[in-house]
Amino acid sequence: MRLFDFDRAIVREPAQSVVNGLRSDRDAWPDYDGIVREHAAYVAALRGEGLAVDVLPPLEAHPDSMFVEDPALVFPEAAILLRPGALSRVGEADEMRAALQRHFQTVLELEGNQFVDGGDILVIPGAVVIGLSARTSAAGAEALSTKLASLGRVARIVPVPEGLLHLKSGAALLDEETLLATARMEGSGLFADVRTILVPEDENAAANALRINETIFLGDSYPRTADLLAREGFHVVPLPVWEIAKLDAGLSCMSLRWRAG
Ligand code: CIR
Repeated sequence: MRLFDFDRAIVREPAQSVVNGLRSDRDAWPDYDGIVREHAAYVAALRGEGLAVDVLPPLEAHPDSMFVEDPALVFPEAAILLRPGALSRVGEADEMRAALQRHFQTVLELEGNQFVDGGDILVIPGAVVIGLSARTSAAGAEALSTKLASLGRVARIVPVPEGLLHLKSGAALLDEETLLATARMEGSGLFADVRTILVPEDENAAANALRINETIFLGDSYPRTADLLAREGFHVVPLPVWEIAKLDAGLSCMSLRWRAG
């Protein structure tokens, strides 16, 4: 089974409060209807890849709760409930517990003052890379490493290059030998041992791509990256991300994905 072979996903419908979600550009006002449309296209795309998608109801009290990647980490054998590092998002973990318990026999949990956002975790062959960021603390990363070890998985803790919200804001797995990354991520040397395709400088946000089965999903605002990947032989499908990008979000953050069968 390859790391991007998936047949299940959990997503959460956007709440109306999503327009008040966290973002670095306070002047960028996302449009609720636009976000709903982008989310619907995303869910349809996952279903189109054959995934059974569990759609959780919106949570008005948590504006960023549609970004389900951050409060949990899932593998075929188990799930881990994380603790998102932004104050307004900590409560999302509690809201995710029941869904994980529905799908997984083993659900581990981070405790106390340990913070990890799922967006800071990139699973590559042989390692679970955990990025230290404004959202993921060293104590959180260490605690998560211990949980991962109990599942027989090896963690590698790295600093997230400056200017990125999450590790996966700057890198995505394209296949088991290749990453897509921003020049700054590549320049950090964090993945020096992995073949890396660079996104063009003016399309940095394209690096939050999402490989599912035979398809690379890519934001539809990044035509040069799409051409580049197509020339490399990848099957690229663009998805609309204009509104969610205003919330510093990309394609990986809207689902938890795993292979159950
Ligand atoms: C946040 O700042 O937490 C949200 N507005 C965006 C989260 C994006 N999450 C992700 O890429 N994993």
